[in-house]
Amino acid sequence: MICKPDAVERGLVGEIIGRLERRGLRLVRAELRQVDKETAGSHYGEHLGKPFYDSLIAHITRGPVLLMVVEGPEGTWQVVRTMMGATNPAAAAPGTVRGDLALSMTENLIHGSDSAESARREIGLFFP
Ligand code: D4T
Repeated sequence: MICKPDAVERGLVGEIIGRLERRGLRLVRAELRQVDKETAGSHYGEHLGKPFYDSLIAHITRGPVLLMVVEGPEGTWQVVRTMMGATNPAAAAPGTVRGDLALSMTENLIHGSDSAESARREIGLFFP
């Protein structure tokens, strides 16, 4: 998981980690770090060429993010995705991080891996 720069800037990191912990998930690794453009490009490679790509990279690299490895039972990535809410916060359900705390598609506070395979790849990318 990544708490994006807007989450760090708005002081919402504690709130987001608290929700994960109260749910029963465990933080096993965390680091506050400014992501460089190259790493951001690898992370968001699937979106290269899309109209929102440049703003996505600009956002994720504009300030420190909190990179996190979250552990739980099999399928934890799915639990985290459900807790995050829809990509577009305007459509995210109340009770989700984005549905409660965000309004903008770019500034949608968090990233979560969308499969076990993505989680492995992203952990390898950010914690080589
Ligand atoms: P991330 O990857 O940030 O966890 O978001 P999601 O997994 O929920 O959504 P995504 O990969 O489809 O999109 C990645 C990222 O791009 C931004 N975005 C997306 C945007 O600014 N405009 C758009 O039209 C879309 C589809 C928001 C999240």
